[in-house]
Amino acid sequence: MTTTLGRLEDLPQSYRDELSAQNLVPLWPSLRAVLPPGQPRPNTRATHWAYEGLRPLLLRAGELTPIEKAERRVLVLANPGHGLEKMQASAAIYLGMQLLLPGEWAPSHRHTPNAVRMIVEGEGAYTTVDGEKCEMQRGDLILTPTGLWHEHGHDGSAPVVWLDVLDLPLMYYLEVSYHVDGQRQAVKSGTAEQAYAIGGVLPTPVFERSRKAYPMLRYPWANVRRALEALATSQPDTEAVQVRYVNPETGDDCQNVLGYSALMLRPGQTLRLPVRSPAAVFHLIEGAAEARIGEQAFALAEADTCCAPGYTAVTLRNRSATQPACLFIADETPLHRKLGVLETRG
Ligand code: GTQ
Repeated sequence: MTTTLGRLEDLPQSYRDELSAQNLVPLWPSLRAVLPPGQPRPNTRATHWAYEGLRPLLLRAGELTPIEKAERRVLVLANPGHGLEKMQASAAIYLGMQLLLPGEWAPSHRHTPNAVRMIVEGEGAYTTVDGEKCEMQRGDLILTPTGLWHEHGHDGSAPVVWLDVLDLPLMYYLEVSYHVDGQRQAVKSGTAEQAYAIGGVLPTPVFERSRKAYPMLRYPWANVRRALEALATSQPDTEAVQVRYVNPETGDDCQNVLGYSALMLRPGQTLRLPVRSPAAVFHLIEGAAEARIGEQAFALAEADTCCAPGYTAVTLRNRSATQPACLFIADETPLHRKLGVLETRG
């Protein structure tokens, strides 16, 4: 039953002052705000960041601020619904576009928030994570899980740009966010992505070593795109050509808080996504698409990014009748599942 509850103004000022003096607050004037009827009222707004507009400002940051003065040269994709200064895309998701120029080095550190990078543009950069040197090529996904040392370098000749996705807003809210500076890492030989490149079989050492929590750190786009193509060709009836980035040893989500997937829209395809509780981010790796989020529609060009609040209808459409469109999706599903609040509403 939704009755009209008493307001703060209905209480005598002297009584309100006495409450404040003892750090007390009446619940009923705020009860509907913290527990709205039927469904949440997200602060997260459907927001679109066009790469065409962002790119020149990021390159200008390269002229204005040397890497030594930035440590990480990033423009944050901030959601106005949360207030730009909060640097949030959604309740749990932070997005940043990072620029590294030829010869630059972003020094080693580790932090509690989990991060991933989706490479947007440029050749010759790498990130070393936990001693593993991960090459950065367009469309690659590279994990920087909580607590692992990471640093970025660039041996190429043109600017490199990538999209950072972190669970920083959640970690900050939980008051567990901090970083530690480190030394340049020694690089180990071999990369896990080669060891896990073929699906259906796993490396099996005779002498079982303790399993790493994050066995694979780089998911090359060439492999992921091949998986999407194979799915599209071999499963012509599937409504969604989508693959999830997982821990290859367990099949679980590759990180604890945010979930990552790649989705291919067939030429001309329109895909209505189920209405779900987690907020989501859509980043166009290739092609031309439209994202309809609630009442708003955004035309996505390559390297554009948009976000959708939870509990909102999202429809994705390929704007090309001849070419596929490929999207990278980040969402809060693992977090909602662990919290027991994951919901689908048809
Ligand atoms: O590259 O380590 O966008 O520490 C924000 C914080 C990137 C990074 C961000 C970071 C990094």
